[in-house]
Amino acid sequence: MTDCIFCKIAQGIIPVTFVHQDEKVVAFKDLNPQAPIHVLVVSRVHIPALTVPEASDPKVLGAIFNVIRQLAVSLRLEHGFRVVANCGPEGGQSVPHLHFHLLGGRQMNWPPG
Ligand code: DGP
Repeated sequence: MTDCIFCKIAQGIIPVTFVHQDEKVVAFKDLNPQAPIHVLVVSRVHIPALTVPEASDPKVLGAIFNVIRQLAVSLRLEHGFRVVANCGPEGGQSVPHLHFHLLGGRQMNWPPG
């Protein structure tokens, strides 16, 4: 999608620090980190949110969660981490392209804000 920030990042048009790239998924450091490690794990295909039917594609979700699992190891998050998907306006989603936040490197609290 031409106007989507994350599509532009996945295509290399907007520069970011990638920590993973494959044919289905890219992962890069969040611009506004909320933890010592804060990575966004993003589908290459443009899916606006978890709420749309395309987001149930097991190939896409499986690829994303496999990358999350790999990153948890490579980023040495063996003591724990948090995976967050903000969804829709009340969920705090600001970029309408399917993505998961991988946060770690500090104690996480509950409830979240
Ligand atoms: P969310 O609010 O859940 O939709 O998360 C969107 C995240 O995307 C937010 O934490 C900030 C991040 N972000 C937005 N624009 C850019 C960008 O141009 N570069 C990077 N690295 N992150 C971005």
